[in-house]
Amino acid sequence: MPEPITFPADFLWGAATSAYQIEGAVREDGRTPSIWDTFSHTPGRTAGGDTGDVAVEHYHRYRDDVALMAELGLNAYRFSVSWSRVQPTGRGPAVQRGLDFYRRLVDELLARDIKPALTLYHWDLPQELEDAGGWPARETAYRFAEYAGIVGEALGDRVSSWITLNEPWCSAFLGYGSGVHAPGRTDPAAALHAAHHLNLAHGLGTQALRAALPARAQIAVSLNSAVVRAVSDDPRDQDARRRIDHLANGVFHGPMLHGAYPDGLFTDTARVTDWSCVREGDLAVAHQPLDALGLNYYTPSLVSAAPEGPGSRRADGHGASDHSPWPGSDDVAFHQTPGERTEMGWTIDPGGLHELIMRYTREAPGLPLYITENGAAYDDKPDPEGRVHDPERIAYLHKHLAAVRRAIADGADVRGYYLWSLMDNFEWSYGYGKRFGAVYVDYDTQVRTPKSSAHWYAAVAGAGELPSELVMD
Ligand code: PNW
Repeated sequence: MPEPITFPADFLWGAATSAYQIEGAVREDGRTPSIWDTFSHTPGRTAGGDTGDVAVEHYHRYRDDVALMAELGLNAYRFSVSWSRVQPTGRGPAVQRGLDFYRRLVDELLARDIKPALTLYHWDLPQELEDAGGWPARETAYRFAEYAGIVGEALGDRVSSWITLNEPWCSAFLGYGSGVHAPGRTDPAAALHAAHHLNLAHGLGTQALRAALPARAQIAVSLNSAVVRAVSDDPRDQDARRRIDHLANGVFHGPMLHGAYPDGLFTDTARVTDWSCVREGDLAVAHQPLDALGLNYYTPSLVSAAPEGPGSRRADGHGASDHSPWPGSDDVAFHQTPGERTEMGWTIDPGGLHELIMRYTREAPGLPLYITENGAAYDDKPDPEGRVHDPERIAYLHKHLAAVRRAIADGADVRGYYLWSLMDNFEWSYGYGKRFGAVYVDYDTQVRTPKSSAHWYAAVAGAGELPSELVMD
């Protein structure tokens, strides 16, 4: 039987970005440093010492960037707000100029019929809040709720899709566990406490948004819900799988979707923390009714029990660090999944996306799903005529969109897809070396050139269906 290729008529065809990765203008209009400014300016933290100081100057080029989105036929755009542009100290009254930027951006999008999806927190905690303890400190969750209310009040009249947190797993475990992300701490207990306070922040932030937003607004969270597989059916490998699944998925989905941490998580991590950070009532707060769930997907993980002991977990694809982002899991080994890989070294596995969508269709019945990130990094270069051919990215997008379409045919309620990323940008600790964009950016001139994948995606979005043959370039 041929695969279904036509998407629902109201499907959202979007692209995603985040504030620190694209805006630049880090010292303008009252913005203060976030943990990513501090981290990227610390020698040795990012490839080549790259920082987001200039990034792709989106703060000044947003009008042209929105025009480009319209040219590419996108009907949705996911972006994030820089907390320290809005609340420079992470607390207290808002800076109007900071909010005005996002109001102008949103108005530009609406004028072109592009639906804005606003992420409140994509990893750029105001440095002052990190100095006061950061996510391992409970107070940060209350500060997030205040910030959510401020942005909700300011933009609730024109933004209807809201996302509280982007990939809290990265904030907690790469930020405070392995230290490859800001603030670069390597304390497994702090990482677990950060995870709990991110759950609390999501709940308190959702309550603050509900109070500030009109009833029609949709509130969601974007999780990098991992697909975790075991190398064998051996009970020890299966146990490794279960434990990593809890640390990757259940630690957030449990509280947010079901109001409870997964069974076994506290015992599995008992040597790391006694979880006394969890206070009575916290889980009820984290468990807020949501209107949608955002899934970010790039590649699956493959694990086994580690007979050779600690040290064999290097192949987990989460960056180079002597510290694990998996608290209490030194006896788990990560393996490279077989198959072709992208420039990040991440294996291309569209079946994993189908699996993930079906899992959350079962775990969160009735909750509409959005793929809030999916994409690939390649070593793109303009040809002598200045064109950028990226047939690998077209193939990646085609296969993953086909997986989404298959999941819809299997009963999943997927309402939209945001490709990561609209344009090349600051890829965190990898700096500007890894290009995820559908649009190429020349970092010397800031000139934007749609790659062939951007033209391909525009045609798919325009037709609302995938070409039946994989036509590339
Ligand atoms: C996501 N990992 O990051 C982010 O949401 C984006 O900002 C980022 O640019 C994109 O994916 C590509 O990396 C991730 O180690 C970073 O598992 C690291 C991991 C996952 C996602």
